[in-house]
Amino acid sequence: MKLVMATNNENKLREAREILSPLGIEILSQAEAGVDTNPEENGETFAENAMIKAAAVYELVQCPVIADDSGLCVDALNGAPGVYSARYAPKGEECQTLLKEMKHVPDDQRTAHFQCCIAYIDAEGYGTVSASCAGKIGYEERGENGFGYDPVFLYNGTTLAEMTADQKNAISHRGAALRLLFEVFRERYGDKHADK
Ligand code: ITT
Repeated sequence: MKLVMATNNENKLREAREILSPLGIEILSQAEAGVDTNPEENGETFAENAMIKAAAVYELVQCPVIADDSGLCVDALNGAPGVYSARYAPKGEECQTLLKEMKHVPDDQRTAHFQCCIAYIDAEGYGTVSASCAGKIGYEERGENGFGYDPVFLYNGTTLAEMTADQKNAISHRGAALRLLFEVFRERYGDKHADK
């Protein structure tokens, strides 16, 4: 089965491929599908924004489309940056901006979670799957892997940027959502999925 991922984020694409390729699902980027679109994400929820992105690409291609909307929700910041995670700070400065804003937040109040919603649309209809990953915000950036807020997000004392791709995918919000998505497609297509 082939699908297009409606995203301009190379890291999301890479993680989706790492998880779904071994399961027999080939993921094309927007560019590989000949699509160049970046719709305004003006929804109030991850699900609304994921569906906006998936619908914009589905209009232009003839195959199943998925889109991921995700973000970091920090309890001490009342859930911010949340759906605004991509716009919270200039690219590459999100971790330092967050650390600065949380400078005076004590350890027991540094809880946070990543949220991921994946919207899917195909000829049979549309829907969403969601998952989260709970952890804490550290005091410094650690690790070279991953992207975005990974260097400051602690999961059992290790940042997501210190994990290998496989370790992150096994516990991450995106990994969990993608595995739910696979179950949806397996129910829809059953054993036929491999040659669709
Ligand atoms: P597309 O909309 O093109 O898919 P985007 O990066 O703009 O790409 P979002 O609007 O969903 O995507 O914003 C998600 C932001 O949340 C992302 O840019 C990161 O800053 C952060 N984020 C999401 N998942 C993350 C992860 O696994 N690790 C670290 N940061 C993450």
